[in-house]
Amino acid sequence: MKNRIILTISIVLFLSLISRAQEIKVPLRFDHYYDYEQTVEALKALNKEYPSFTTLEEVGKSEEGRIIWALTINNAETGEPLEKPGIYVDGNIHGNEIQATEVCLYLANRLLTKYGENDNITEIVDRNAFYIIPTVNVDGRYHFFNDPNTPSTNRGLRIPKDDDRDGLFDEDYPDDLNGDGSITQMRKKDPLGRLKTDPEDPRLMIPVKEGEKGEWTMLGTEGIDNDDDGRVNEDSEGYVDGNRNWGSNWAPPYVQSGSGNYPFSGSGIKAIAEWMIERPNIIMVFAFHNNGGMFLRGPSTKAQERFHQGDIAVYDYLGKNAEKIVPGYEYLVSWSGLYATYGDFTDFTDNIIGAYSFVGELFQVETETFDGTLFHKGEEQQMPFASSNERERKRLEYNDHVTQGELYHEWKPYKHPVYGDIEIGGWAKMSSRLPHPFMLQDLVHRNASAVIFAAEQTPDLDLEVFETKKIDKDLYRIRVRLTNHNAMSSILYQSIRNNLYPKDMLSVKGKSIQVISGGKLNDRYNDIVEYKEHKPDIQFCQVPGFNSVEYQFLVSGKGKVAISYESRKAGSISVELELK
Ligand SMILES: [Ca+2]
Ligand SMILES: [Ca+2]
Ligand SMILES: [Ca+2]
Ligand SMILES: [Ca+2]
Ligand SMILES: [Zn+2]
Repeated sequence: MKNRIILTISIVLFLSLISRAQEIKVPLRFDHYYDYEQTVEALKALNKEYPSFTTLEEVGKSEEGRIIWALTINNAETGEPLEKPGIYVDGNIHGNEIQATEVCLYLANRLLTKYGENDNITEIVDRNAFYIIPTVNVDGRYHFFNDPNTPSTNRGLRIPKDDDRDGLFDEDYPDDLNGDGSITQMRKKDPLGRLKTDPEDPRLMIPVKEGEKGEWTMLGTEGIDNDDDGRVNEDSEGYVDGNRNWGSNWAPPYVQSGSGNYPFSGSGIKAIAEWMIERPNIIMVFAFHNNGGMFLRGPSTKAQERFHQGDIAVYDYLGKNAEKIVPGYEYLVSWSGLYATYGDFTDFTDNIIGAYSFVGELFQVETETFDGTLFHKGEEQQMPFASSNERERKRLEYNDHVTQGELYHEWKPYKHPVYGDIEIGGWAKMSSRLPHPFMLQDLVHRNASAVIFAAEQTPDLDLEVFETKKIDKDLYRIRVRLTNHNAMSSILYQSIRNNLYPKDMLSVKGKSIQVISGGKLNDRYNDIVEYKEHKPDIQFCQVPGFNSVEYQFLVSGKGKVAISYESRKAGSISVELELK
């Protein structure tokens, strides 16, 4: 009997050890959120399961020394990453916008687990390199999970700042006075207050009419005066906003709040910039955030030069499809559809990396209203962050009847050192901008599908010699066609305009030949060629999406000729022919 008990105990211990070790398994699960440590574990699990397809590397460290990880997905059998179009996907640059990390993890998990089983996914994994940084603001993610928060705190980088200029840095955060893990609101019974109880839901308040007796005063965010300066919650973390700190169209804090003392002052921001610059093949960027249900393209300010129609056509193609993949989301231009910002990540990737760039604003609160009627955006919801009591009531009913009260902390009495008898209550940390875990799977799948759709549209080129004509003794006319089967251009018009790097190169070479003339063939029937005067053996070109370009060369000599095309974004191709 005793032996049996010992055996049972050891089995239980053994099983609990196993279950701890196996907590995060591939395929990853998306019925919960991964905290910072679990995110790292999940990446390691994917890397361990698919060692030949993945590289997991440290991009850099945050202000608090946490590692920012990047997972590269590439099939080495089809080429090195730099030889393929690069798709860069990141999330959670704002520390509270946590489901952005889950979209990245889901994408990685989907690509790896469906490779070889699903033809579409096999094709895009073979043809592209994927660069995935699930969490940019690693400190923000850590503190969002581990500290009490509102749904919108812990956004910034952990660069201390003295917000109230009292000589102390970050000395007065909000406080979780009632210990429920969330930072909510404080209200006090007050006959002189300007609010009264909403008759339709006593958790809400409405303004009193003129002459009417008041009932409540709102006292702001849950907290006390931690440094006895007479102000409550006046100096919490940061505030440098990681998404205003990039060195393209950056503006100082008096123009753009949160931009930091200088561009790239965030250590992780700088590290990611350098990491991306080492990967000039990146042609598509998705940066995931969490509010409003939008796919935003640049530019971020009106003053910036307008995008070229050729690039806009690609954005429209991807953006309008993304709208259909994620119902309710809108494809918009950043500055006009939302608001103008300086020093944005996607300004950097538009202008310095030369990539089509989308911000994906995951989640719209309308999908979590009780009867769904507010899901259809009416006039009052033109402002994405607008709030109304009607919507709040629907959200509360959703909280009550769909999540059994998990999203909202009911008002409860509390004795405050300064305000006396008050009540504390409101939306929980894991509400408002985050889908309840039961809806997470749908959100991550649809948004990862928008990335997958874009990955299907990276430039895919053919090089074909469609004519070799002997026109004299040892003189040949060679005509070459470059065809792009997909929507994205081989180099963005914006990159050409910014003179970011040389255009793609088409070259004709051979030991015993000489290229006499060469140029772009604008009309093959009438023989209209834009000749390039110097070095005709190298042509600079661009192959727009769903399009082809033709070149013509006059070559003297005999023997082998190598015609090759090299592109930073679209890989390289070469063909050989023999002149005889
Ligand atoms: Ca201070
Ligand atoms: Ca609390
Ligand atoms: Ca204070
Ligand atoms: Ca202070
Ligand atoms: Zn954001």
